[in-house]
Amino acid sequence: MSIRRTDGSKPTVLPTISAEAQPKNTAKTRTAPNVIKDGFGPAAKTTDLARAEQTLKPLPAPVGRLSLESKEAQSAIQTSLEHLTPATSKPATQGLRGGIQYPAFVPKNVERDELGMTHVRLDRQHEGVKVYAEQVVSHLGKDGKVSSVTGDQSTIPAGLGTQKPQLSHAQVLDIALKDFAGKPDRQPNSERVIYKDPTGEYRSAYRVEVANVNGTDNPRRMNYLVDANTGKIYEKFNTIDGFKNCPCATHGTGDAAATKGTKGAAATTPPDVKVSTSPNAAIKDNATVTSKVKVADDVTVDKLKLSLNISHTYKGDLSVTLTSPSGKSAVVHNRTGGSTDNVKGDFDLSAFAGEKAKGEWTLTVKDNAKGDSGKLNSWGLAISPKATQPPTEPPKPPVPGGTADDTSLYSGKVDLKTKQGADGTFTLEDNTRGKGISTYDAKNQEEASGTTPFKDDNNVWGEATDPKRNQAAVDAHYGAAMTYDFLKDVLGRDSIDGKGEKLVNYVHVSENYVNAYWDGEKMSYGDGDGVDSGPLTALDIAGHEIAHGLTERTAGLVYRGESGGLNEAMSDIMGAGVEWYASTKNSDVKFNWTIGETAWTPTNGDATDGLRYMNDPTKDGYSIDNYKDYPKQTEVHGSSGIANNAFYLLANGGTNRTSKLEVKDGVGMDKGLKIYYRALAHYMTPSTTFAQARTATIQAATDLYGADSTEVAKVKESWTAVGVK
Ligand code: ASN
Ligand code: CA
Ligand code: ZN
Repeated sequence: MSIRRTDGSKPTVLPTISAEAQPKNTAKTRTAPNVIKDGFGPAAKTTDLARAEQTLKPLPAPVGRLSLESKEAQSAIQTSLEHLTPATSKPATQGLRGGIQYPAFVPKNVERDELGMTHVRLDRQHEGVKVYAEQVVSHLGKDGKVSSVTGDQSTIPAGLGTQKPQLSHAQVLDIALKDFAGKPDRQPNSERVIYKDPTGEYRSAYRVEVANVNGTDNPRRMNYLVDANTGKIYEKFNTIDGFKNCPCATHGTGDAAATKGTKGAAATTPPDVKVSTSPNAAIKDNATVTSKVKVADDVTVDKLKLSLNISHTYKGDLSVTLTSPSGKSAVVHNRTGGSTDNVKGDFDLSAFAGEKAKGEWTLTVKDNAKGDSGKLNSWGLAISPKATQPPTEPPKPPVPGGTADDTSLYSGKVDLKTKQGADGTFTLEDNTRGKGISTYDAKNQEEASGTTPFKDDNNVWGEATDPKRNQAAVDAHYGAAMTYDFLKDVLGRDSIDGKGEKLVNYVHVSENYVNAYWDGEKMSYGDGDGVDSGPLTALDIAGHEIAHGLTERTAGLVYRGESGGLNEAMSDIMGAGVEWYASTKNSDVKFNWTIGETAWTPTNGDATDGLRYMNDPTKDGYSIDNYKDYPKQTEVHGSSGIANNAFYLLANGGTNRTSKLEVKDGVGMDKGLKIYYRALAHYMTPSTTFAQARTATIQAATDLYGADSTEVAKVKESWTAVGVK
């Protein structure tokens, strides 16, 4: 069983005792049987490296993520552990298992910030078992002393870690796979955890991750929390969900009877979609029979024909209803009397024009009287789709006096960094930023893999004569470059991991796919369907997706519940930050508080509509803008409106629509972004709630601008305005 760190980094067994600790004690520490991977388990021995470094002259402390083995990191970890579990407290009893002492914390990362503070992020461990989603971050001041601690420190009942689970990894994996109902395309992994269930009780559990990601219309990275004894699934969530009003929200997995149309980027009328099924289901007296077919094609219905084949002894008895994936119903036949035996034939149903075809269609046959019987033999749909429009307008004219000579879809003229190969052609490899940025063609494949390059022979990208496929790639490459520069210039961070992590983009993922996502390693961008969206490579969408990587590498906000809403908000906030940053460099980029407006609904004549509105979240008819409505909308893209609006009020000033509370004069984008980023990187943990996000941003603003600053006051006002007290 492979155990993978949730941040995707390689498992490291870390010394939890620094060079300053007494080697005598550590040498005595017994090694546990079945050493738990992922850095969890008993205290490890001091490394030779840490000892060797002790003798080296201290260098000026670097800013950013420190190597965990470095002397600075080890010393900060040791100071933190001593603070958290002083010798007089009882970590030994909590951590003892079979005479082995298990530390209550496992160091995850150490970051030094520009104020000279050091932040040590530690995963909680209980009796040698990882505590799911619970972390503690200790904050060391310039003097090297712990100034504060944030995170989860509630008491966990003794025995939960030491009890042997009744179920094995293999057994819970089976439970998860059964629920997953599909073939994973990555090695599923599971880890033993202590888990706080939705009622607040700690349980012995497993976290199982099962994924099928690459290029499918419904990429899933499912997390399951399963009771280690009973097999009960407490919760499951997908960390790659679609955009909330994406027409592919009703994700079909395809249907054998569906005829798949050929899809292209040009303006075309896709061929008719035909699906059928032969349930041969008995229609009993006064009973209802339902039958479903799936449509895999992401098209909009123009015309729809229903073919019915029902045998029945008494026609006046039956009512027949067809229901679309979105829930729209049309009555096809309703007890029309007479005594004809059967309901056979075709019905043209205009009621479904404009409906999204994709998803599950349901036929409901209801028998309304006694004394007869029948059979739903078969039925089918023939859907003529609406014509799709080409997704984008021609490129904008060049910026006068600009040096940028590459033409993007959404950001006008840009300057791409590329690489020239041995054959003289250029590819989208940027070696000037961190460990690089690469943009590859996913070839509309199910597998976003390989390194198929986009090529250009004169290094002037996006020319009218260039391949159409290269257009969206220009935007993705530019989006990652601007996100990298934004992180560096505005937030002082070297890529998402703070160590220059390479950014990898795949463009043309799947077919007509209205989504983009971070999968834990890379970005995948769909082409859109040309109606709901063009290619999903808008600057703020690229920033949004890459920010999911930033969140995963830092706070690790779990993608469900309140932490999930915060995770989504952080992506929108950083996405807006990228758009804002780029607008200061490129006059063709217009900053606003709408997410994805350049890519969204390219043909509806409204260039201002988008996925979400940070200045007025409820405008989309889905999101909420105030915590008082949280119970009504807990889906992560909908609840993100709470923190999105708080950020807007902080940075810009304004009024929350729901509370009517006004924040006068915002602190501006630069300060707002620095505050939220600092909270994300150093003061939030995987389980952070909205109320804790308020505290985290207040703390961040206090560090940056002082406790009595206007900035701190505005942070408080803005959260109060969105109902977070
Ligand atoms: N585009 C969606 C988002 O970033 C997909 C996902 O990753 N949840 O929110
Ligand atoms: Ca060219
Ligand atoms: Zn997102």
